[in-house]
Amino acid sequence: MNGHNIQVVSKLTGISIHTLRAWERRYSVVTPKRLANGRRSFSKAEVDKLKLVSELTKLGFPISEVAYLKESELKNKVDELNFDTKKINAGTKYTQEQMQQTVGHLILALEGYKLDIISHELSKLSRQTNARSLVFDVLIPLLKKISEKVHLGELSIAQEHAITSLLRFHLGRFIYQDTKVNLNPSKKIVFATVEGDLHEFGIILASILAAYYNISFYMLGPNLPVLSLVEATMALNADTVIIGTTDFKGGPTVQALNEYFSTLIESLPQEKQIIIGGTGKFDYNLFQSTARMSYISKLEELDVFFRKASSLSS
Ligand code: B12
Repeated sequence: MNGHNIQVVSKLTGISIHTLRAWERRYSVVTPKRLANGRRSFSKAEVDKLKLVSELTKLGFPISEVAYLKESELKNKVDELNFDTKKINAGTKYTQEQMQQTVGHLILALEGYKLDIISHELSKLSRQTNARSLVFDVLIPLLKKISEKVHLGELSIAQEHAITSLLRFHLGRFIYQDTKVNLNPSKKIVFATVEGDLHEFGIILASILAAYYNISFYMLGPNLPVLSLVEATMALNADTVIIGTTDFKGGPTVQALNEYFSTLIESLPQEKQIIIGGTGKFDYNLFQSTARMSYISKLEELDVFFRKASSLSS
């Protein structure tokens, strides 16, 4: 069969012609044949690969991370991420569109310092959406929007701190009161961020996901010295430690994180699993041979990990 030209491939995959050229040039995602007139001719296998790559980039994976994967690896990743949406959305009374609108309303309310409206809306959201939709459809987009606006100077430091406090309050209540208490005790997680890092939303959102999958957890909060983390893990008899990290100027250095994780590995018994999340920079090679330590940078990947570990996956 003849190959497809770039216009047809753009239509079939939903990827713009400009992006198709850039992906070929920079990442060799595909290397279509050239016809005598110099035009590209894409094979069916190349179109299939592009569809998978496009799907993964829409799910938040950077192109640099997926471009070099084989088609079978891409397919596995997509299959892992695309699961029963009915099950996933159960308990959510908002449509996707309504959740998007709500994020917009929350931002408008914040711009107008209408903190009581924000509080009311967050409280309603935490009752009327399931934990997973709350994380992926509301909180991540909301926090992203807030970050952008703070960066552009469209929200003040006071507004940023106000929404941070409201979110902490409502999410804390959501984690400790509203989620079911019959969590599965076969897996017990402790969440913390490393010493020196106050950015705790990553682990808060991660713990909401754990609750969604009925996994037991304890939230130890941000800025935890390593030996306190060891002590708490032992006292709570947790089997997994999940640590949030953030890369910021003046934050924990590569060396400080290396030391933190090395101490954790030395101090915790062999059977305890250690998962590091977020953007903190450390020397991953140092820990590569440590099978019980893994790096899961994104909440989407943690979601897959929890799903596999929980009863919902069966
Ligand atoms: C809220 C916030 C704060 C709050 C934190 C409140 C709290 N209780 O958490 C406060 C006001 C305390 C704060 C303080 C500071 N902050 Co601040 N903060 C932010 C802000 C606006 C949002 C961060 C956030 O919570 N995002 C929501 C989370 C869910 O998203 P995320 O961080 O992007 O994480 C994603 C992934 O990394 C991953 N992830 C994250 N954690 C985890 C954990 C696990 C287990 C997993 C699997 C995944 C995962 O999932 C997330 C979603 O995809 C960002 C802006 C930004 N652009 O990020 C700045 C930002 C991170 N802060 C910044 C700075 C500089 C600081 C301060 C140094 C400011 C200062 N001068 O005091 C201090 C440092 C304090 C400290 N020692 O930690 C900078 C860092 C820039 C840099 N690279 O140097 C940013 C980027 C703002 C900016 N553009 O300047 N901050």
